[in-house]
Amino acid sequence: MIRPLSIALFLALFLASFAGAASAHDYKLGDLMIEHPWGRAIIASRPAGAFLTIVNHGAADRLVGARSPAAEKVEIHTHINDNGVMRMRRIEVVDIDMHQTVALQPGGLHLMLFGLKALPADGEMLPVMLRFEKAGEVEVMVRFEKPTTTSGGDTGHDMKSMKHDHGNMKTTD
Ligand SMILES: [Cu+2]
Repeated sequence: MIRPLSIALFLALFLASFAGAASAHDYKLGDLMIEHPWGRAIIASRPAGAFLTIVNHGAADRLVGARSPAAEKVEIHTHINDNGVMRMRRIEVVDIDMHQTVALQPGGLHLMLFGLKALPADGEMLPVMLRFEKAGEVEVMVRFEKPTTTSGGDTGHDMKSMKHDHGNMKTTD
C-alpha cells in the first residue's frame, strides 16, 4: 500500500538529490541563493568581469556592494545601449525584488574586479564578498575561466557581439 505521504516524501528526496547535484557551486544567504559565480580575466592589467545569478526566495533586497581581497576594488556594472554601442556603466545598487531571479552575465549586469594581484589561472577560484542591504554579506568563490581566444584582447567567447573595452570605459556616474 502506497500512501500519498510516502510519494510526497520520495519526490522531495528525489528533487533534493537532483538540486544538490546541480548546486555544487552555490551559496545561500538567508532567502538568497547565489548560483555559479564565475569570472573572466583576459589581461592582468585589465579589469576582470565576474558573473553569477541571484535567486531570491524571500522579500525584496538589494545588492549594495562587493569587495575582494584579491582585487583593489570591485564595482557593480551594467551595460547601456549608447546609439547601438554597448557601453559599461557603474551602478551603486542592484534591486532584487521579492521572489525574483537576477542574472549577472556577459553583456548585462556584472561585477568588475579592478587591480587583480595576478591573472587567475584557468579554474582558479578567487573570493568575492557580496553585500546585501538586508541579508548582509556573503563570501562566494568566483571560478575563473580562460577565454577561448589565443590572441588576447576583448574578443573572448560570447563577447564578440559587443564593445566591452574596459580601457576606454566611460564613467557616467
Ligand atoms: Cu564592466
